[in-house]
Amino acid sequence: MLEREESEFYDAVIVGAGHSGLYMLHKLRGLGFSAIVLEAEDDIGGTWYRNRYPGLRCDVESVLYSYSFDEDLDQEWEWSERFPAQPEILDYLNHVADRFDLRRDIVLNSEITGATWDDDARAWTLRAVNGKSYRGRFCLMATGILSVPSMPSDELTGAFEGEWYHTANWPKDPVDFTGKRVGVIGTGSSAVQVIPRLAEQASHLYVFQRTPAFAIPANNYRLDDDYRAWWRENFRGVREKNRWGTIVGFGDTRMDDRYRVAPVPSALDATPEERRARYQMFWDMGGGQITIGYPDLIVNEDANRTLADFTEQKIDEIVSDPETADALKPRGFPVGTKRPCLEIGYYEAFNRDNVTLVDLRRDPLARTAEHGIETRSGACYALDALVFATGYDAVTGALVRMNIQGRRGTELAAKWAAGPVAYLGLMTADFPNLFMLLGPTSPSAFTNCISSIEQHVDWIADLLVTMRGDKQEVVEVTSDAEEAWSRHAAELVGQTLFPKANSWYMGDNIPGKPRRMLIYVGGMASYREKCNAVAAAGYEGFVFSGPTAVVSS
Ligand code: NA7
Repeated sequence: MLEREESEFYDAVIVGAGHSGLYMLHKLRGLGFSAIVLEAEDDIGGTWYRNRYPGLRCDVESVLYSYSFDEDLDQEWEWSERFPAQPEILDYLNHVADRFDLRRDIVLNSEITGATWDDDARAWTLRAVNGKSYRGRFCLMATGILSVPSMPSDELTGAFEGEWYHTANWPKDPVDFTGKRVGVIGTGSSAVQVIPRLAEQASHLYVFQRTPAFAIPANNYRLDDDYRAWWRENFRGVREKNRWGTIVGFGDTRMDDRYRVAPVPSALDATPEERRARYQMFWDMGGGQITIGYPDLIVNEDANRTLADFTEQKIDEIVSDPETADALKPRGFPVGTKRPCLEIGYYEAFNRDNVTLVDLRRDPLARTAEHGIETRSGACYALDALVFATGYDAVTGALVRMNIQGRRGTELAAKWAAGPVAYLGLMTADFPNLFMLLGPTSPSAFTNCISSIEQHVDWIADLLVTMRGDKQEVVEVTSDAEEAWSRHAAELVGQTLFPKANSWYMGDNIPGKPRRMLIYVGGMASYREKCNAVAAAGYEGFVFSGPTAVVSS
């Protein structure tokens, strides 16, 4: 493990050695900046190291869920499946770390417990859990949007005498559930992935569902030589199109515009037959694209209903027991306003004799007892093991827990008590020289995160190079700029159906978390253009100062 002198001063201190932190380090190094990465875990990989539950895979296609900054890397790494499983993503990240010799500047086992800005020194000091501290001119938070699990309350675990796990905090050694009675709490993406795998092992699996998922077949497949040859020929164009020509920065890579672009602006303009054919095309293709199959699905409730109807029919076709099928139908929120889940054998799992769906909407959870779960009706489900697939404190979770203090001791957690504000999702006022990769109100989870990470890293790096050229040492954003950005982001959200669902996108899943859309809904291409326009206008909304500038209080 890397040991560093605490007296060393870096141009940049980066927190997190996942996709964001690794590329940030590589980029800054290449530009001649000194940088160090501090990582809480005992290895690199970030979210893809920490998360390792059975069945875990990414819902973005592997060839796109990978860096594009180096064409040789793009060409030499061969993905084995359309949607990459967690071990392969982690292998890829380790390959990247080795290939670019990144490990020599990564300090592991260094969870950050505090970060403080010093106006006089124009520097950040970061304190790690092991008592060490690190200083640098810039602080780059590469802490991930899904890195802090939403752990169950003591009420849910306290009395239980069996083993229990959280999907986002899975043991390193595989867990064997063979012959055990297992309960899964939650039916979001993690649950949808883990349930079919647990069903294969458990003697009986009880799925405790509060809100049914909207799950679409992944249609995962192995990538063969033909596919790879196609990728080698087309990767530049595909990547460019995904950067600039799509809302989300991903899609079926081989889908051409005849299918990608909706034939009519509204689902309601299509005949029922046309709609069904289009939904069926996306359903067969697999992947989350179905939710943008017509441009108005996410803004018009009637249009959205047509997709919900299609999904309900599909569930009826797959799930044999009508009562179970009915309970599994997503209701109470427009489809796509909670993250659509990609499934492999999810609905089929409920046709197994050893799987029971417990509908908590009809019979809410009462308590976890010593040997299982009791519902309000008095039903008792005896369990040997419990799996909580209860999600994350997303986007802001890691940032507000880190005790970050900006100018005049301003605490980030206090500043964001009513919800996060951040100009372009990159910086927040009173926190000079602190950048957030995939920060709140940037497109993050509504895009292919790797494309968004590259865009953030490249944009920030350009800014730092400009500052170096201009001999400026401090950059910060104005309150006016961040408020205007927040207003703009909120206005866009107001035009959508997202506020109609209780979701982690809106912060609803964490008790006490303010309700605010955490992600920019304006789309990847438009966000890119806005960031570039800001830079072209001399970094409008940002204020710079040099070594001798006096900062007003
Ligand atoms: P999610 O999508 O936040 O799902 C969490 C699930 O856990 C969801 O079904 C919740 O139901 C359920 N939940 C949470 N707390 C409880 C309690 N106390 N009782 C019953 N059910 C509960 O997290 P995931 O990990 O599945 O996915 C997160 C993202 O990771 C995903 O969107 C992808 O981007 C990758 P609720 O909906 O709140 O009623």
